[in-house]
Amino acid sequence: MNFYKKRIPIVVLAGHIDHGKTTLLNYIRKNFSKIKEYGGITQHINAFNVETSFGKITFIDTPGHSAFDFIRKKCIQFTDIILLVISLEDGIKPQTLEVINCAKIYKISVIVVFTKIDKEFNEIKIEKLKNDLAKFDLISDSWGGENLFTFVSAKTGVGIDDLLSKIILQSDILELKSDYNAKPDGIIIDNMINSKIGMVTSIIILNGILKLGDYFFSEKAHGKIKNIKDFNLNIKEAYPGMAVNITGISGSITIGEKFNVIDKIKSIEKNDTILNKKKYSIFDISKNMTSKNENLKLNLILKADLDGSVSVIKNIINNFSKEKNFPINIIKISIGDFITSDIDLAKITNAKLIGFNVKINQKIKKYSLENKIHIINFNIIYEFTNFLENEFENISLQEEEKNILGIADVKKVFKQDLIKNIAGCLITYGKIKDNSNIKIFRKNKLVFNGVLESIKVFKENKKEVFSGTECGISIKDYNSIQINDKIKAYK
Ligand SMILES: Nc1nc2c(ncn2[C@@H]2O[C@H](COP(=O)(O)OP(=O)(O)OP(=O)(O)O)[C@@H](O)[C@H]2O)c(=O)[nH]1
Ligand SMILES: [Mg+2]
Repeated sequence: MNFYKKRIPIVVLAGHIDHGKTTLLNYIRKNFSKIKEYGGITQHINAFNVETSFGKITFIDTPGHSAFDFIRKKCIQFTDIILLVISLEDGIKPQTLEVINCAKIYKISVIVVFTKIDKEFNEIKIEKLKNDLAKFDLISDSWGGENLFTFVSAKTGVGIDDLLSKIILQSDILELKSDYNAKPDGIIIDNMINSKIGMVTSIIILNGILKLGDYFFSEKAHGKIKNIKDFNLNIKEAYPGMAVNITGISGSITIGEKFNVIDKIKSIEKNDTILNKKKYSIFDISKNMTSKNENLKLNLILKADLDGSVSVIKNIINNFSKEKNFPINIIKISIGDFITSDIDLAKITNAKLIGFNVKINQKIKKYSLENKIHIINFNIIYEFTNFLENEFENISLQEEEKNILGIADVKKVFKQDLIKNIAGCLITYGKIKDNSNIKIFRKNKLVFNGVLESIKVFKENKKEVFSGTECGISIKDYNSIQINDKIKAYK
């Protein structure tokens, strides 16, 4: 028999980077330890049950960095209320707009939260912001609209009680109800591997009461629930709307994936073959991307702290690879710390080993040194993006060097006429041909990419000039050549 009853609201904090989402949540959770973050930026989804003086609320903190748009969108979809956090200092920014857009697509109600009011409180600016938000159909209730607007400071606490009461008011309006008698179901938020207790899965319950020993089942993960934790506290049951961490599950997940509690372990076993096949599958994002040169590609083996990080990293690699037409092969990507077989695999496949927020123990350090495999470990997502940029640049440069026909060092600069400059050069490597594609480097930095116009030896035009010869070079559409520049000509 169905038994529908009011449930705890699921509220997501979303908005542009650094607008104050985590600080606000830390203030609301003031009795708990603060959320620790590398580089002061949020890099995964965090969910907390909070007992406020107005009632229970489940809060989800999301990253504001643009690299996390994929998981932000997945996360917003299953929430009841979005707290659109906008810093009064900065106003509306790209990720603010992204969240507004997301709210519209998934029809989620929005409470606008202006933060950092201790720093700046300017009535004219606020009126302008309200006007701008109205253009996106976010209209303050004080203007007769449907959206609640609040003003808070996470430093002084001003406005936070008002915000909490408005969340409860909004959830009453939404009449949030769940079936408490149903077989539990809900949403998976993330997975991490704890070296002592195995996989820890964060979930939010939507229906039913989740109990120890329940059989958990999702598309790629399953198991019997061994442990339920509300933050650090062991509990035996979890209710609709609550965010909890469970253990006993194995497999991998995607953020926002649904789970169900099922009757018997038998039905899990039936699906076991499918589950096992999906685990650790080797895939290749750039399968369809043909590289003329086999060397112009990057092989990677990646380990990350969370399944959420895995999807963000895959997304970054996919976009980077497409944008630069640069094939990147993901030999393996999974959560957890490095194991010796990762190093063996790197050796066989000539791959780079990349860790994101994982630990590298002494045994692995030693084994990687013995095998001359360097492990690169990142804590902040933009360090990984920089790594890809650098790899791309290095590999492209190496490729380019192979195609060099000749190099000329600029020794003097002459005036051919009133306008055109001629570079008096010595060919130091190979040969340089008339009409060659050239690049000009100044202190190893590329300053011009173009075509050689003419090459002369003693005022006589030449088709090609060889190493050891002095010559005069003029470059098409370039007149800023300087002494000590290097002109590289390509095949
Ligand atoms: N003065 C003042 N500073 C604030 C307030 N809220 C946040 N800050 C500061 O703003 C900076 C960013 O705050 P976070 O809470 O990390 O911002 P965030 O939105 O969680 O950032 P991401 O998760 O990386 O998107 C920190 O230096 C905070 O101390 C506030 O109400 N007043
Ligand atoms: Mg944050």
